[in-house]
Amino acid sequence: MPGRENGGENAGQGEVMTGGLWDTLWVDVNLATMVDGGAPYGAVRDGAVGISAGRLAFVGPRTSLPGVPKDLARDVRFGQGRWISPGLVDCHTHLVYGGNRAHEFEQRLAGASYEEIARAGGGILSTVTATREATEAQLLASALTRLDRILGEGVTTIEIKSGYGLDLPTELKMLRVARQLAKERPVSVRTTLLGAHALPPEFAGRPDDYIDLVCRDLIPAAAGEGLADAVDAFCETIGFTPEQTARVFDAAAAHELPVKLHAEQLSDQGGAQLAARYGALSADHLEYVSPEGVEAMARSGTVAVLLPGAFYVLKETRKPPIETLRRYGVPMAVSTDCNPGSSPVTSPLLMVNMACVLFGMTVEEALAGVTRNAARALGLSRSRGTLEVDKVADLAVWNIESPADLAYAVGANPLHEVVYAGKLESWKARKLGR
Ligand code: DI6
Ligand code: FE
Repeated sequence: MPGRENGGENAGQGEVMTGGLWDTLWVDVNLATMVDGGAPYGAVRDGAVGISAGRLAFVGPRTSLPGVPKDLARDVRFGQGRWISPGLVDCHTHLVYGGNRAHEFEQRLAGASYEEIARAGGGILSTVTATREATEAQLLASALTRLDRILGEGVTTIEIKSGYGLDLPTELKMLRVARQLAKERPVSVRTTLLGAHALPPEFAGRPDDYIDLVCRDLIPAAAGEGLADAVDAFCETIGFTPEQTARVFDAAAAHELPVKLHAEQLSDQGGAQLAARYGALSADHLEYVSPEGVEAMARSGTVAVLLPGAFYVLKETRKPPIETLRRYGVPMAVSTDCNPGSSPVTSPLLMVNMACVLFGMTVEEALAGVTRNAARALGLSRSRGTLEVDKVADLAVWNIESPADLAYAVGANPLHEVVYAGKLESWKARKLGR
């Protein structure tokens, strides 16, 4: 598949890069490398991390270092027993949008359902109106506020979807803002065109005509301008049918863009099987996925992206079938789904907690969900998601005693600092500033 990467293809640990001293060496740290198959969390106690030219040059026990620290790096940092994990990856967000839907939250508390609000013209469509009206500068400013909260919890890579424009100019505007965010902050952004998110009012009663627009105009334009790294759709009774979704996926394939899918969030549409058939990077939500859907995902290597924020906010009772996903060996990711309707969430750590408490994932699974498997859901396993030699040096440094602390303490933010592409970022200053 275009844009796909295979997981687990890295060189051995502990190699010294040629060309002299490393830029930085971290010692007096514990590592949650999140490498699969060894110790829980891929943990290395009393570890060391060497960084050279923005990449990881050494990851392993301090005792395996090929010399004394001061002879190995220009800058030696002592972590005082802190833990280092891969920078977190938030692999499913709708971060860029206009307006505010707090009133819908009140309506739902008073008994209205998400579907009822959507069918009455609220929901996604109310955000579409506000997003069409917003300038690029306004969208950027509001997205930056949310982005800073997410980055303040150790995220170094984020996926951002369009889908609140539903016309050519606004979808491209959203994607441009998403790209701009990567220039404003130390974060890697992967953009996803979600043109088939909802039916815009001007196409009421003509969903197939709108899908024509998505396939003939939106996807070619976004691909042509290099604004989209993937294509997504909402396959649902209040979204698009599997047939319409398949047309979107065909158009994506014609432009060599990998696909993802909002699948079986509110009902079983066979979306997981469809996504698998197209070799999708991920199928997301999955509360109503069938065993056949899970099996298809296992065969295609499609990641299950689980979104406990939407489950919680919509007071869903049907959980994604974690045990079945586990049994079939489907990689599970966890994400905020940050959006103004079903998941106004900017805390990936809270999602880790909820993935454990509400969905029954283990802490190790939930942390793999915001690191290794989230990177895979974005086609980035070769460069991100674990601490392994040659990967990008995106690190989160935590004030914790064990990795389980990241899931356990509700509302705490034990982030100490972040290294982005080898460079130390001062998050404390930013946290004080908000
Ligand atoms: N499912 C979701 O959870 C978001 N989009 C989707 O297809 C919600 C979008 C919204 O309510 O604004
Ligand atoms: Fe979503």
